[in-house]
Amino acid sequence: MWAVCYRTMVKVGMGKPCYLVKPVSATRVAGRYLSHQKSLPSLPVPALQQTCERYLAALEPIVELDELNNSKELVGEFQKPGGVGQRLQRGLEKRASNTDNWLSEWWIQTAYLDYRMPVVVHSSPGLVLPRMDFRDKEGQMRYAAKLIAGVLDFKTMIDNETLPVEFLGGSPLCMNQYYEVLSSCRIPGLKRDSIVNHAKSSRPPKHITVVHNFQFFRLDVYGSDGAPLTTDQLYVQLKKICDSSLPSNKEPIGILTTQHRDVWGKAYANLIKDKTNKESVRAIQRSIFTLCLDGATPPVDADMQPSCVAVQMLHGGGSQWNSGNRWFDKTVQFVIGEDGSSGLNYEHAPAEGPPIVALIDHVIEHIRRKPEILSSSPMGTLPNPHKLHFNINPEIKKDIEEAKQSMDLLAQELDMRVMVFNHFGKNVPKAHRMSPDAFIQMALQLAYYRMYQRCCATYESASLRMFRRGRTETIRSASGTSAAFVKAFDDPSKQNTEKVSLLEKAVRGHRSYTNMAIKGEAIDRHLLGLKLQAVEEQVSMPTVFTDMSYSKALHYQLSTSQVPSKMDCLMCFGPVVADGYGVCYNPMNDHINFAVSAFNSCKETNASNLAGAIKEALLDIMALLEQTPRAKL
Ligand code: COA
Ligand code: HC5
Repeated sequence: MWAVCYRTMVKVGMGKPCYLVKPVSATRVAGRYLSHQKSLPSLPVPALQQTCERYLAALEPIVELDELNNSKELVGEFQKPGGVGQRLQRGLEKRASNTDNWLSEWWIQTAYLDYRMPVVVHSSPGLVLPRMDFRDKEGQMRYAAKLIAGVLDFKTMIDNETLPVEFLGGSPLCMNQYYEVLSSCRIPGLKRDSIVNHAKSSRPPKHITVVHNFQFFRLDVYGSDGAPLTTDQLYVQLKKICDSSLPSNKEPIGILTTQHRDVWGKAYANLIKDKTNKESVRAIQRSIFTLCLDGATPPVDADMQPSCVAVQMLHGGGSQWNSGNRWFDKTVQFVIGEDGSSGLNYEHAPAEGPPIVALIDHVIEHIRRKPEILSSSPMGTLPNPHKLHFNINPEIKKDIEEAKQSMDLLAQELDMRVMVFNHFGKNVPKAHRMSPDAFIQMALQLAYYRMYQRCCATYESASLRMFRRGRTETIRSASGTSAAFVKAFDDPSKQNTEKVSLLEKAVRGHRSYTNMAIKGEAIDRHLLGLKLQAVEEQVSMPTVFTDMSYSKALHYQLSTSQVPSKMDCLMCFGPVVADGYGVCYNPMNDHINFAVSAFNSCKETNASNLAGAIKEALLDIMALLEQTPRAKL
């Protein structure tokens, strides 16, 4: 078997981490995974002039005319021969020729590890699985055992490097992220965080962490023969854990991980001064993943039940519910309630959603494929799960109290609305020969425009995984063509045929921006690269980056992402600005799952209202298409 341990993360210079390919034994170098990785192209650096032109076009629908004119001047200065833009471009091209991916380390650092807001709501997404039919503790434990077995089955494919390579638009994708999600953890720092990945250590971990009633356990999930425990064995072990962790007035130590990162970084340094605490924390960090066996959730009306489950996956409902039943730094935490609900929360720095979703699709298939066999044969004795102890001194107690308070404020702040749009799915746009994703994005643009009578900077995630170690690029969904479409839609002076033709243009425009983004030819990561290159070269910050238009362009009042899955899952995340929305959607063939989030303290936003407006927009666009005869292509 090829070992997965193929590289080490090292820090170079002033905390600028980079991955170095470590000379390892010959058996490792020849791995099938590595040869696939090597065959992938490197992320290109787009041409400076192309990015400048596209940037100005992207500003048009979202800034005032005088701001646009000013930006045109600044951009002209920036890109002219001998201008600072050209110098930075050369620097960036040099960086690209010397690294595996000129962007990926910068991206992990700036988008995640240097970002100091709590990972909860502000960075870590949630995922909800289809509801299962168990309704009690017994069912919870049995389902948990099956879920663990399913994850271990997936892990075997990672360990053996037998994961099928994924494709997007006919191109093979980088598979690196699959090797980053298990046995890894984020570590809080005083000013910046880091990530550890124990899958690559010489003795990779064989245990998971289970948390129940705020109490943590280390559970070995491989037997002495090295084989994964069976579902029956896992169930027995989980029962031992539940029986030995009845509700108590123990401190919910996990709540510390919900804090602002600087605050948690300081508390962490203090927490691990104690040897027992350090060992317990290390066991969590080293574990393959965390399993949260949750307690009750707040009572809500039936129509809010799906939103309540999404909230459990996103933040756990607050300190009096399940927020302390987590370790939010852990890359993957599976969450199982007592009422048939389940899902996960994941720390975003090591990977994007799709590898996590592929894992979940596999787990659900595994659970469905393998009906429960309750063996009556003796199973042999297994070592007891190991309880992880924490010594709580007054200072740690104070940190926990503060974390509870800020988590509860954050829980009150989050406005989450889940909507299953069940009138149609990908089928309708496909029948109208339109890209379903572009169609949904145009409905989002229309919904927002109807609520606010203006367009806003809109982010949609595009995958850069066609390139080695690629992460994401931004699709700017608010464009000249989308603005023309939304402005015309409710205008009674416009004919339906004109509206349809504007929709078609906008959809085609969106699809072509998407193609540009996934090929590494869009503008946002390039502009970020030029900006970070200026920091690197210590040149004074070019005015294009201090310009009002640039801040407006990055103030994403709509932050959106399509995350498809084979199973009927729902994914969710928080807004990225105080007066904005997070919209995650999963288009199935005949329906679309949406999770819309906003912040309650912003009087202008309301998740239910936007969800309602999205539904109206989708229905109205479909009605328009059905009422309007279209010219044959
Ligand atoms: N007529 C008919 N069918 C069409 C069509 C048209 N004009 N255009 C597209 N389709 C079909 C496609 O062939 C595809 O078919 P499939 O369902 O059989 O696969 C389907 O419609 C979906 O295509 P489309 O809606 O255009 O979107 P996409 O699947 O290409 O996805 C992105 C677009 C941007 C979401 C994708 O490129 C991407 O980058 N995904 C990753 C996003 C990500 O990483 N998110 C998480 C970040 S953590
Ligand atoms: C389980 C689904 C997770 C989706 C998370 C996602 O889309 O994250 C985006 C990542 C990126 O780099 O585009 C960020 N976003 C949530 C702010 C859209």
